[in-house]
Amino acid sequence: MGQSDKLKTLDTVLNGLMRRYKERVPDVGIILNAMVSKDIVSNSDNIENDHIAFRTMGVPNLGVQSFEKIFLHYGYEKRDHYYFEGKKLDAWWYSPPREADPRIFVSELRVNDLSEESQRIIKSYTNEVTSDPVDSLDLDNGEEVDAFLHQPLWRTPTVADYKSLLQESEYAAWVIYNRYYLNHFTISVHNLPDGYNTVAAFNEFLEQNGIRLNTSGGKIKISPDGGLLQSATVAEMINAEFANGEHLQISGSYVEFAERKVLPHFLNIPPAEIQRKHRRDGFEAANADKIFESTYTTQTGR
Ligand code: OOG
Ligand code: NI
Repeated sequence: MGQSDKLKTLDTVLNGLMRRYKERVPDVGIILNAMVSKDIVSNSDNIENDHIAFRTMGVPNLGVQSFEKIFLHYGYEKRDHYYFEGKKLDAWWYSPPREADPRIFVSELRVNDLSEESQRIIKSYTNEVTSDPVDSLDLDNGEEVDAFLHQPLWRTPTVADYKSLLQESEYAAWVIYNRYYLNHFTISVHNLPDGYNTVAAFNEFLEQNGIRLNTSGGKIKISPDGGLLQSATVAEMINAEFANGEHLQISGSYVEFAERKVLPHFLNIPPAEIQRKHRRDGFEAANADKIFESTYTTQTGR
């Protein structure tokens, strides 16, 4: 399969992710509709998606080494690694094959760093996966990949196991239920009209529309170099069905906002000629550490 067919397949996969994500996260529709009705964008298809994010379990046959094969196949390139000691996570980001495609941020739980009991619970589910499921996918079939990203990888968890994991790792509890559901998409704000093109201004617009923001470390997370500013909503609660028909309100997905400043050595370029490559790229561990908490009960329970 040639690169142009691969990019069409990538479009199918990305569209499938966004479609289901919009259904699960009502804030997405609220924000997109408010942007259109305020004439911030003429059409919600014109919104630039800075990046999307996924969470994984670091166990054999799963984790980043499995998940990344999907997007490497479509021409994404693996970039920097980040380590989150307190949260027991590793993460990497991937740069896209086309300028308009979202970057991808994939994190992985360091399962072997958890207590014996949490490891036992997680592995009782993930041990059902006895070979790398991505290896048996036809990555050139977009519908097949889309279905894979939304299908159960292991049996439906029990409420008791979910609650036990939540005590030690909110991330673990999130993944045991939500698996590869899109964790967030990210609206790029720097190319929006004046009055909306900074995270500070956009946050005000969001709050006027009743959107609740993550306050961990402050509403605006700023990289030490000042070039990457991010904010995020608090995750929406979903009425989740667990094993034995039990139900529980748990964290689903959220929305993020990013402002990437023009790099110092490109400040002489006329604004109309600024492209993605002229702006601060990549991610920032200290920002990410706080953004993860968008799904944590410390934020959703405020
Ligand atoms: C990812 C949190 C980090 C970013 O842009 O730094 C992040 C997550 O919640 O899984 O999205
Ligand atoms: Ni993000």
